[in-house]
Amino acid sequence: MVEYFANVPYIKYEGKNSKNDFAFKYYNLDEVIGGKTMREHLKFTMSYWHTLAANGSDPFGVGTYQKPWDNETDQMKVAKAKMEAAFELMDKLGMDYFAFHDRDIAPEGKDLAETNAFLDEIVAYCKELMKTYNKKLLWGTANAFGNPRYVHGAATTCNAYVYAYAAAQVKKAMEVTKELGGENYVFWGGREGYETLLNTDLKLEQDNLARFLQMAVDYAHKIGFTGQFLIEPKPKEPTKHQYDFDVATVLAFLRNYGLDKYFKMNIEANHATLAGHTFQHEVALARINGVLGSLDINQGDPNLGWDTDQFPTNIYDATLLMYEVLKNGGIGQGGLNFDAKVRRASFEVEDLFLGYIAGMDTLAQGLRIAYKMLEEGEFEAAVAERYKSFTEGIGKDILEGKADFESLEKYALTNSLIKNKSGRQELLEAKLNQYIFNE
Ligand code: XLS
Ligand code: CA
Ligand code: CA
Repeated sequence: MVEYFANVPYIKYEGKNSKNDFAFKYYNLDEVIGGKTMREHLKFTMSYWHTLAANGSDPFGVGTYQKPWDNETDQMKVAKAKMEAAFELMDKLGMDYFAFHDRDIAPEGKDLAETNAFLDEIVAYCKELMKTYNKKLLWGTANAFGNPRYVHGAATTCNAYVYAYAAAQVKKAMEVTKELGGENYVFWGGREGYETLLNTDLKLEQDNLARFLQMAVDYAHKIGFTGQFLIEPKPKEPTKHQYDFDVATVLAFLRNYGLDKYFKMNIEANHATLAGHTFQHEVALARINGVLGSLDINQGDPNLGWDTDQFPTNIYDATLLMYEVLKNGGIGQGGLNFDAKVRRASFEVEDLFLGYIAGMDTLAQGLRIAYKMLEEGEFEAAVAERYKSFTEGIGKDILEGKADFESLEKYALTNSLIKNKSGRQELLEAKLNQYIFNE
């Protein structure tokens, strides 16, 4: 097999004083934290689309990335070379998982039958390489947004023929995900949204999306696919109004159509910030509702209003994310997928590794800090103290369902001396800094 990253060594942990760019400073995969290794906690995943398929193009210019696996005209040869490069990269980074869209791994043919045949051939090769390298598929998904046929959407298109095509594509993507032992299947509504209500039947589109998801659930049962189904919220881009805006919107949608028992969420950092939330907010909301499924870890740029998908290097956000994950008891069947790409000007193949190392180190250190925070319990104690009034007297009655408007009025009329206490936000933020600085 060709070595695509010949200049890059196997990346090892060298500790925080290392000056070696091609070494981990914080991610020590076998280090045990709270009874689990870092490797088990973090389930790092390579995103096939950003790492192998993307080329660095933007609306103003063509691709810039060096892609030594992409120098053939035969697209199937390219697909195989790309897959070999993918496994070499995962292996050198010590990453156990990958995730893909159907069209990332195999090209489209002249019709659906040929496209499916291409996919089958590549999936067979993928299975072989998974065995050789001992790698696992975190999730599969269908790219039902890139091809011009999806210009009006896939499961929310105005065109019933396109709807049928999208169903056939998702059916096949589920089959190949099952074939490769995928632990999850993701639905990201790429073009499921709209631009103007002047041409949109909002109710029909949402009903059709629910019907589509129900058909997917039924088919999974039929073929015995036991992976977790995940919906990935995003508020905008490519459409102005994406139906799966954020965790709260998706939850309401699922409950409305009786689909909530079948789906959890795949939450992405950059999508959270585009929706005007923090990543921590979205993850916490999913956690308390029992729908935290998996994570797409990256970061946006606060000065740019679009989905920049950068490698996560912000330790503050990483710490607060891992704090939620630990409070959830881990990420379960999900994982931490780097839905991240290097900048257009970081076009050398080595940059791919440097991006992953930066992200893996940041999350690893975030995990360490968050674990310490939970172990010492200062923040949990502060929260408990803040809500103490609900542990006794009238507060306890409220929580136990023993109060009603009349009893509360009676209480308020006789206890009008209300005293509030400071929320101590600045103190808590300073304490958080202390954890970060000291680790
Ligand atoms: C795009 C999404 C996409 C999903 C998978 O913004 O992040 O990559 O994760 O379709
Ligand atoms: Ca994503
Ligand atoms: Ca994104």
